[in-house]
Amino acid sequence: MEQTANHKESIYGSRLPEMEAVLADIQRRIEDLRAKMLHETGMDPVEHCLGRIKSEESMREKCRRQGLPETEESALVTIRDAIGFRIVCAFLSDVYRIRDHLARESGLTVVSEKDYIRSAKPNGYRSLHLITQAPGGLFVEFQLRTISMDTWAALEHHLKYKKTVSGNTELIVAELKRCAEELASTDVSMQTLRDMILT
Ligand code: 0O2
Repeated sequence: MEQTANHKESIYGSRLPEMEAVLADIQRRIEDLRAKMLHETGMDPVEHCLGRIKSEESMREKCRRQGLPETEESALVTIRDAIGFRIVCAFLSDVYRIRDHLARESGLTVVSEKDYIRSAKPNGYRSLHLITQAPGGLFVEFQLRTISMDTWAALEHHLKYKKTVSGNTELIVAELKRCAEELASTDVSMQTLRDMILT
């Protein structure tokens, strides 16, 4: 008989309430940070922010994809994005300002950082990834990006799950990369405009 996911069988074991508390705590800290920055500069640096606990099915699928056993250890220690935030900013400089604030947050320790903005992935993906550890040991991933980067990632994600029947894979891959580069160049232009307006 097919098993249905229930609380007892969760890949997160008994740690789901603790994960929810960490998610809510960080959500609050991000809201406080936005309010503080808005007060100081007159501008909210965050366009939107999404926090989530990776669903049971997505986490099990990620374990399988990475050849890991579907265990609590894999989900919470080996894979470190069970708790994740995507913070989307208008401007490039805001991405790094938010990054610096997060790194200074008491209790959050940055354990790894991957800057796919300065060094984009070969397919054109851009984002700043921070893995942090919260008190209690749970890992929390932050993906920081601009609106343009977010648009590209959303469209690329969408296309990835569409079957290619046209045989144009190479062209599609090259076009996606070209679009990513055009958007990255727009981000730099928008940042320059903003700097000109603000000085
Ligand atoms: P989901 O469903 O979006 O959560 P690692 O390779 O693990 O050492 P990295 O590169 O930070 O370090 O991790 P990974 O697992 O490659 O990517 C982490 C997340 O970044 C992914 O989570 C995606 O959300 C996003 N991401 C990474 N690469 C791409 C990409 O090429 N396109 C898009 N659209 N998103 C990407 P999940 O769990 O794969 O997916």
